[in-house]
Amino acid sequence: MNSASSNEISQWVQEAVQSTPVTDLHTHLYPPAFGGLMLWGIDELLTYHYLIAESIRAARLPYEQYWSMSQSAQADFIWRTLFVERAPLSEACRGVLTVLNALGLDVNARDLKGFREYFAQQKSQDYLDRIMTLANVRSIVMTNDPFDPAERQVWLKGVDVDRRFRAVLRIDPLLLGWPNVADSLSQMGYKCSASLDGATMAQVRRFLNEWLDRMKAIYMAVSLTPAWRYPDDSPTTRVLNEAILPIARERNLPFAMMIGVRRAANPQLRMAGDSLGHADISSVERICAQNPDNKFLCTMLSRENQHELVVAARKSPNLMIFGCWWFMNNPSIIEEMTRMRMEMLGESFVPQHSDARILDQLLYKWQHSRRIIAKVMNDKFQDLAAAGWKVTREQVARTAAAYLSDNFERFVEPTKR
Ligand code: HDL
Ligand code: ZN
Repeated sequence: MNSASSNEISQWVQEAVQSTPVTDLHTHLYPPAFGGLMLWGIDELLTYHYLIAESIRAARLPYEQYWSMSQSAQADFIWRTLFVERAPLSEACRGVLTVLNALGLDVNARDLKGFREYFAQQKSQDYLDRIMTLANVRSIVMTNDPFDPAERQVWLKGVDVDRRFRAVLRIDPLLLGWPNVADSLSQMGYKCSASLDGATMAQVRRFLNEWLDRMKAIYMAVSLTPAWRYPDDSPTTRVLNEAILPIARERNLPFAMMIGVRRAANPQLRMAGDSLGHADISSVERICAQNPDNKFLCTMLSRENQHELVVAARKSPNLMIFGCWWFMNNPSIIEEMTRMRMEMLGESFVPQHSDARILDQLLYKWQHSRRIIAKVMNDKFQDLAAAGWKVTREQVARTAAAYLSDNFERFVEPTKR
């Protein structure tokens, strides 16, 4: 069998990465059955919290002046500030253009009114089908928060979830919110006291089991601050050790840790006001080592944590690292992270998730990332060929499928004991 030429390899990689359907393992998306929780269209795209921060900064607009505007006026302000008065060079701005372009709209028309007319003609269900097809996303994993009254109401009423969407039980308040979360739990019917005594911990376990069942959740998730340490004598460690990790083991569900966010660093920016910090990688290693029968997903928010996290994954077979999260989701950093991960983990990681909040964002987040994943994969397969290893089209396709869906799907399916 002749060895493939460099061009052939490059073609196989491009073809495989572009044609492989994605399982998007962390998003904030919802199907139409969730009503107003499903966000899509140009005004949502423009008022994405990344662009709120960028436009208020560029225009030095007083916060209250922004927040007092209607969403349509906010979108007009953001469009004018970032796309008309300035070159839309940032990744979040580029993303809006990629979406409009992929939908066949003329971005050079600079015609916000025309864009709005286009989106006004779309029907949510058909539009969802179209976006998932165009983005080649086969499965969307949600972030589902029972502490959010609007979302809790949808679940309690009963909702028929589109089978392409799967739920995740997101439990930040349960880990970070003691003692105040005791009141929220009690109001939901789980009688809890601030003391986290035995009776309370039993109610916490009942809450987890009932919501995991109601949502048919495929993993549990939390975002943790840079200050998170494991183990320590905080309520966080107690809830982890006495409720979350035992239930995750019993159900064979992964526990996802998204580490490094500092919430409300600038509260006047509201959802756009979160920042980041360098977190403690030894806590990640310890929680994986001390709970060998648990499966952990992990992504970190600080660039300085990325190399450490790859090494931690080499030490912890029960740790699957994933994605280029939030402030990491920029081409320069995605490439750096993907290279170090491939060089130290081979195939055993999940390069990307979209974190999309607005449905249309799937188009840009995956188009931009596929391009980078393909670039790095091609370099690595060219290196293999240079070492005399015969690269085949089937192997390239298998590797692309591992990165874009299979690694995650295999990690969440019940491990054969
Ligand atoms: O906590 C999270 O899941 C983060 O992704 C936040 O939702 C953040 O606001 C975000 O949207 N990042 O992309
Ligand atoms: Zn998120």
